[in-house]
Amino acid sequence: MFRVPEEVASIARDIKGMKIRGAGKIARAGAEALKIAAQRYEGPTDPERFKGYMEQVARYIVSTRPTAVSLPNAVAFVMKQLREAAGGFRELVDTVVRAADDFIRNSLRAVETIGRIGARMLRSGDTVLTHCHSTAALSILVTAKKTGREIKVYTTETRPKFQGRITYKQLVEAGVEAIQIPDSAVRSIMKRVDKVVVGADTITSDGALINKVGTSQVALAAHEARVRLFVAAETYKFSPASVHGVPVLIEERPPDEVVPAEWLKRNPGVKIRNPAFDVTPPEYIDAIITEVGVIPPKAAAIVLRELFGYSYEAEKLVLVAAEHDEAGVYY
Ligand code: RUB
Repeated sequence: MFRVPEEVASIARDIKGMKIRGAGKIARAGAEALKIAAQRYEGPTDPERFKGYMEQVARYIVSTRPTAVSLPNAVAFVMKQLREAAGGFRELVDTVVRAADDFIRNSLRAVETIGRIGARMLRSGDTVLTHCHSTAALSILVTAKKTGREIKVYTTETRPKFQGRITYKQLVEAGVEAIQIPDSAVRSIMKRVDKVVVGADTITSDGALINKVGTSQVALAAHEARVRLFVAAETYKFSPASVHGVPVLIEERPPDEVVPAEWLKRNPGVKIRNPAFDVTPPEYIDAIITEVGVIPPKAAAIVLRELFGYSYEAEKLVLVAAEHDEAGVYY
């Protein structure tokens, strides 16, 4: 029977239950889980058996949340090195540990670089609007402040899980002037906004952005008001599977995130939908700020070819995630 160490199961539960959330953090946690699984492996030390076990762990980790491609990309990064590694059991374990550490280190560095690049695109006096809680978008806003740019930031609440409150808190802690607004105030506030900065869960080869539900409404309001919209996205947020026409699964989360379970009990039969993400078309995006530079959304395919060479590795894993949640909606 397939077993994972409790620490790995706990990471999987935390990703599913959104204790670990945000596409970058999910990806780093996925890499960490693979590392722990390899280090704690107690089965037969035959290299092929170990590789087979790690393939199962990889599928298990990827199945936790379906939309952010950062997770299958992180897992694919580690597994590719394991698949290609020769040598005995110990060497294989070392390969997984090294690959996972490399992914985590590079990922953190990418967030920092995006902060530096993105901060240069803001000016003192700018009013910025952000949605949800994105570590990459925050890196830009906080770096702007650190480099002497006095900005003001509107943060949406981001119903139903209120991740915008985390953004608000972290901005204030960093000394950035922040103002919390309800999601429904976005269009009226947009008149006072100079730039929008949001994060990404997935970017497809045609330059579309999949991010927290509500992002596309923010983009629509920005477009209408001629406000520029920037996406902060590490390159592991780009979907190699989308090159092959594989759709992105939009996660549907439980109804009790929208209304309290108690209320649902008192009002049986109420129908609720809770899509966690939405799709912003490339036409509404001015630039994607990555760790390899600022690109127009239509250059997504080039980034994908340079980085993944149209590999099928991550696609397989994305498909596993997609099969997992039948209730979801495909983009
Ligand atoms: C979080 C979300 C974030 C992206 C990018 O959704 O949509 O904007 O994941 O975040 P959830 P980061 O709370 O459902 O995970 O820049 O931190 O990777």
